[in-house]
Amino acid sequence: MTTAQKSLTDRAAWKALETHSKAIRNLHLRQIFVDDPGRDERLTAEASGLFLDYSKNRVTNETLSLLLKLAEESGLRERIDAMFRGDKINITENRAVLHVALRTPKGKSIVVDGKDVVPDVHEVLDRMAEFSNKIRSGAWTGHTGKRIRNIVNIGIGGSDLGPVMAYEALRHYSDRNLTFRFVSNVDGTDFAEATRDLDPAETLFIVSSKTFTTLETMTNAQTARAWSLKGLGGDEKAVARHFVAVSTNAKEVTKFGIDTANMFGFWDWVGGRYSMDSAIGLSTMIAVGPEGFRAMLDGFHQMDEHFRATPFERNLPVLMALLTIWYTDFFGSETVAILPYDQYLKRFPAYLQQLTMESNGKSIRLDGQRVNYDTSPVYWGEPGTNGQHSFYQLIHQGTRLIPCDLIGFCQSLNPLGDHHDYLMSNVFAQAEALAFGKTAEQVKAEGTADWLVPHRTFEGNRPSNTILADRLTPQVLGTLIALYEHNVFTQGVIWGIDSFDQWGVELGKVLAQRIIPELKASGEPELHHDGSTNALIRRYRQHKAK
Ligand code: G6Q
Repeated sequence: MTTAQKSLTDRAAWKALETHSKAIRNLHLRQIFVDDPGRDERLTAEASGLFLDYSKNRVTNETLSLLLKLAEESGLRERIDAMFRGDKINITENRAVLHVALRTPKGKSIVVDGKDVVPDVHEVLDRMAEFSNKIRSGAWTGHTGKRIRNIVNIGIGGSDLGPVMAYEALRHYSDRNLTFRFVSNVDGTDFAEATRDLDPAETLFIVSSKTFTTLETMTNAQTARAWSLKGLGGDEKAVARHFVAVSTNAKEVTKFGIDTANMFGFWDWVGGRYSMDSAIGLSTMIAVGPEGFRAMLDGFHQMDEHFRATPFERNLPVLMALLTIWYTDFFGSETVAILPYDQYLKRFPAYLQQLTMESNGKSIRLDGQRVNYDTSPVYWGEPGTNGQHSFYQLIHQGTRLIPCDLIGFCQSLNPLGDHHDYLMSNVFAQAEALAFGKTAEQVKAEGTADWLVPHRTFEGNRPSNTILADRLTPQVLGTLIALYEHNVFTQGVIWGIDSFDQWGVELGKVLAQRIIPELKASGEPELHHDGSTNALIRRYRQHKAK
């Protein structure tokens, strides 16, 4: 048995980390900084415009070298190569995992099942660019000859969160003559509110669904079709001018009535939550233009290359993943807070929730055995400074250890007065307060009454990463997303799980399909669920008609 095949908790580095974690559990960051004055410079790393300061983590040189050893013993190098090579590393679905191919430049090659996929990627990108330019220039008109002014993306999960996040993140670069809306929830309110002020003659729907069978998306797409036709006089031909599809399923797209000439494809080796840089990003490309989209792809690619080729001790995604494993598995930490200090990144934490938790929210290893360690923490967050006036209290003085990623930019895209200095002062102040706190002696020295001292004391020793970039550009956004994609990949490799399936979402879907006819039945249906579910269904049926 090679070390890579050894169960995680049996690896030498894991055992050493267990012993070491006991020794440094009570070591305070104040002391760590005193003992290691050079760490502020040493524990930093830089890649394609992103600067990571990870010095405010509860790690010493020994911790880092053991964590790096754990990465080696877990076979990370081989797994990275296997992913980039197009091996079918998503074993439960027997699929390659090749989102990196989506941003591979023309001329390079990645072969899957004997076929180079890079030319296909660029063929779709070129078609997307042509279509985006037509919408942006007004050359593509609606059924009545009016110019398209509203783009509504219909999709859910991986076919929604990326497009929404990217649109918000890159709004500064977007064509302000166009309105973008995103409909995901099967709750009719989502569609109704997204379209209530739109003119069907000026509205284009992008139906984004890898499978083109997802209940939520298909329901919203049918509603959109009816809304469009009603507003356009009922002529079925209108569909061709107001609907395009992004999918891997040409048959279902045709069945829906969308001409496959207006379909933008992708492939089964692109996972939903890794698809925002595929044709699923069509709304993003229409918003920022093909050049902006290509700049974003370039940012992704730069981080891919950094991840693939940089030694682990300077590799940003690897370092961040190892730190998450350190806190999750050796400190019992249960969450990671994502705190972007940029209003444009307001949907970034929501996007990362899917990327991280759908990928690594697993308890079965690749070999079918249950894990005997914790896997993905809960990722959550809000943009700073808003979070500071709500939940930061718990991070500073609560009983839980919550590692934080603070993300900031040196230049504002909207430089108004002193706003940006005020914003960034908070990034630095929060990381400082979290790490070093305020001792009882310091509080006392300020003349605080004795009884109040414990309440006003900050323990500190709360770890954080600070990620800085010069400016939020399409390229930097791509780099930032790829940073977290590869961070998640590294975590998954070490935990020995399949980060690319999502069987956990299936059961609820199947049960909902069973319940739908029970809710719709005109006569009283026979119910065979548990007592609670039966009673809830009956209550809903009694009250729904009121
Ligand atoms: C992501 C998941 C999931 C998926 C949605 C939408 O990795 O697979 O969130 O993206 O269920 O699926 P469709 O694109 O097939 O509609």
